[in-house]
Amino acid sequence: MKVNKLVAAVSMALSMGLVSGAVMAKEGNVANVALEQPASEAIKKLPIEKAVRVAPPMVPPPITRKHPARVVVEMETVEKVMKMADGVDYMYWTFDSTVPGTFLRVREGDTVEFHLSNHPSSKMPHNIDLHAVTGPGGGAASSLTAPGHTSVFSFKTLNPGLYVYHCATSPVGMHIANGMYGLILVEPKEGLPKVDREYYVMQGDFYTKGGYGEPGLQPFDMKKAIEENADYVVFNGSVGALAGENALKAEVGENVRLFVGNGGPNLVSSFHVIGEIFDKVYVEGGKLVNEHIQTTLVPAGGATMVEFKVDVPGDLVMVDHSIFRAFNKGALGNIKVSGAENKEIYSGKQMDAVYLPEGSAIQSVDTGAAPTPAVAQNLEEKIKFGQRVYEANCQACHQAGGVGISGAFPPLAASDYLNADHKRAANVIVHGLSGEITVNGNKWNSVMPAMLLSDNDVANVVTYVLNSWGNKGGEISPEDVAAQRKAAPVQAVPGAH
Ligand code: HEC
Ligand SMILES: [Cu+2]
Repeated sequence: MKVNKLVAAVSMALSMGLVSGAVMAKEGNVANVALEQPASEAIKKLPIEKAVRVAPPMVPPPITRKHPARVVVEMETVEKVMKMADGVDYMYWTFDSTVPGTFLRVREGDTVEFHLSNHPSSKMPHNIDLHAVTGPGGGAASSLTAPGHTSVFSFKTLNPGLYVYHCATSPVGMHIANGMYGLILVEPKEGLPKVDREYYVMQGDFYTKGGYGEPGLQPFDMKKAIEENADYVVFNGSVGALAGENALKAEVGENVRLFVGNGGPNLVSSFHVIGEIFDKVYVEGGKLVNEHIQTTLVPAGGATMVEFKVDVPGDLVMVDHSIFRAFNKGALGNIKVSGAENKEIYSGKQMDAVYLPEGSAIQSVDTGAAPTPAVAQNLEEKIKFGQRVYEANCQACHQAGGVGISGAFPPLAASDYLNADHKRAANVIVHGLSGEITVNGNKWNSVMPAMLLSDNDVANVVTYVLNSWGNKGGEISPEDVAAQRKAAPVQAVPGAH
């Protein structure tokens, strides 16, 4: 391995300011960062190491040590507006301010001590589910973190392989759709074969109110996400993230390894590099190696490693070979190969041919009528439907049993604020709420975002909450909700409509 080349790439990334701010700001004595009381005596004996972190498409250098370590990872969830395409912005939810989140590289048998911090400016709680974890939820429950808090948990890397990590806070699909995913490589004890270049490429699908390319700050579209009707399918978070000036680079004769992940949330990737054949594919990121592969499937929530030697110069093009995604939704990236021609392997154009395209027939599809969602017929049904709405949309903040999180999310259980005015609760849900309120004698001054729910769903969830956890009972109708939707917000939410 040309290790110095990798090191040079990493230090280049450093000097370009590509390294995430979180990592830079917290540089310091590793021992100070690690928990003083780890989960066991055995872990206490391990040497402590801080995970090397660089922004995608770079990856940390291969692991050279021959013994297990306690690897301390400090990761930060940040919600921030970034570019989706020229003229199009999007409010991304991220791990370490990049999509995908920074690449984690550890060794089989290591203990990873994971510190997840949720930036104080976040509106949402977040957590992390690493597919490399053996344990409930992949760490999700242990890492649920309110804005302005840090959670710590540890896990042992029992299985080598390339794994996806992602946020698993409900609504899970929404957190993933907003960009909360990345890859963790657990190197086998003996290490991976040496190559000359390694890069990190991760596909994701995005759902926006406006269609592809419609300018402005585009909000997330839940309906399109549920229908799996993506506006954008991209590598590394945005259109062009790996194209043109941002193209990956290699020289003729080099061996290239791509760590390829798919965050989804919905679409399976038919990963292909136009102009190359994968010499090796580590099928689904595991131990099985297949050879001479043209296109490999990367499932949503899955990953693969591909290796190929670049023999001739030119532009290689990475695509999702579900090809409309490549040419019409953004799933295109380049690898620029420089070096000497080899006419024996590839001649270049030897004659001018005529290409006769097939006639393009526009198909029309009979969509039929959309089924109408079930409407609750009585109080009992309302409560039942409302519980589902609560679990999918409210529980992440207000918690199971409506107990809330001290300092972040007020309780809905036995809430005097809620019981005092049922219709105001509907107003809070449709318009959001900010500014100081008092619930059961405690003051809260935070922000609840407006929830994108139908009048029926809001009526059901308020009715469910009113009839749960020591609240005083009661019922509101979809008409009540519609009236609140037209009424002024209880308190203005900055930035809301
Ligand atoms: C992203 C986190 C979040 C989500 C999701 C959320 N809320 Fe809230 N909610 C808050 C915060 C924060 C406040 C307090 C706002 C303030 O301080 O002005 C609040 C306040 C409230 C209140 C008034 C205070 C109280 O304790 O009675 C009600 C009622 C409420 N939420 C209901 C809901 C319901 C029902 C849902 C789901 C449809 C929901 N919330 C989803 C964060 C959230
Ligand atoms: Cu999240």
